[in-house]
Amino acid sequence: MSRTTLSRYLIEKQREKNLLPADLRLLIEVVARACKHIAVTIGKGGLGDALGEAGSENVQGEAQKKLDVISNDILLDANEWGGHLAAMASEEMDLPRLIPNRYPHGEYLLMFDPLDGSSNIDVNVSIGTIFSVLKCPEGADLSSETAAEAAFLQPGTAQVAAGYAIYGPTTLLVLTVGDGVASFTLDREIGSFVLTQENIQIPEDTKEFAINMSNQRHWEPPVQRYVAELLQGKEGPRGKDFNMRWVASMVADVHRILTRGGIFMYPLDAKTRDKGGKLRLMYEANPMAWLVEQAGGAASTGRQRILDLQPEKLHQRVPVILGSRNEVAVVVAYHAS
Ligand code: P6P
Repeated sequence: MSRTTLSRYLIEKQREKNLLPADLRLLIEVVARACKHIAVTIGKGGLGDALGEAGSENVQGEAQKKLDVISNDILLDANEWGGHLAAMASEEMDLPRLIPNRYPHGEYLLMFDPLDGSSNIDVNVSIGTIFSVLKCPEGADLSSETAAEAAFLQPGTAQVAAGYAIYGPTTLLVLTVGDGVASFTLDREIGSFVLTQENIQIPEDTKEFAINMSNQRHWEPPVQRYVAELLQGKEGPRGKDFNMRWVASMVADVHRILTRGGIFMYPLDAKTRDKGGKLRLMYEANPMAWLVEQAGGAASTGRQRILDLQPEKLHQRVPVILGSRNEVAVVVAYHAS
């Protein structure tokens, strides 16, 4: 049976549904190739010299791992010369990166978290790259990196492509261009991403929840109530027992939910309230929210649909409650009552 590579999938999407202008197809293929490069670098582990702290901090004030910086550089170097981008933005960089004048400029904006789950890098737990693509608005001011931030401040509904690579027992690329969610497995022998699942659907109900329970005393009442009911199991109001998972790599937790259902929560809490939440809107919450919705799930802050949020800052944070739609609906209802 002839296998469908990522390139063939993208070309067929273009032919059938005209969803993929040539430059967007090129962008996705370049990002996928960069993710292969990141996978190889991570796979070396202690055999390379890429583990441990970089000795620097990112814009979030978080200590950077060497692999955070290396992954960011891989994505920047791969994307700057192709002529498909107007600018890029990354969790690891305070300001957007403009395309150097020596290269042609394109109409797309690429945002990424180059290596999400950094706390897991040195302990060999699955981590990933998350990316989101927007069109650059006509007439956007790209005269400086500072001025360029405004071009990125579009709601998640404006995304034209989004996805993640997960570096685990296998390396997978999970992608949507607005026509469902497909998953590609990296064939390490020939170096191609091969289509292994398409039209991924999240079960509407679940018995599995993901949250960092150590924050329990800081949660708002609706989340306190929701989780307490899950923990009461079949003797409680939910009438069934639940299971808990928390990888502390959003990519791994979301991938599990796309694969077998579940609800992922990083809600607003007393610790993160002044920052607006823990996870970043532009390159974590928005791409994951679109993937989840494209797979029949839901993604909310608890009070509103994540994809509808009008961003005000490139690195703004947001509460995230996403996954099986019927469970997200319960949490949203508790916030409303
Ligand atoms: P905590 C990783 O640092 C991350 O941004 C997400 O990938 C993950 O879901 C979350 O933070 C883990 O946060 O507070 O449990 O370490």
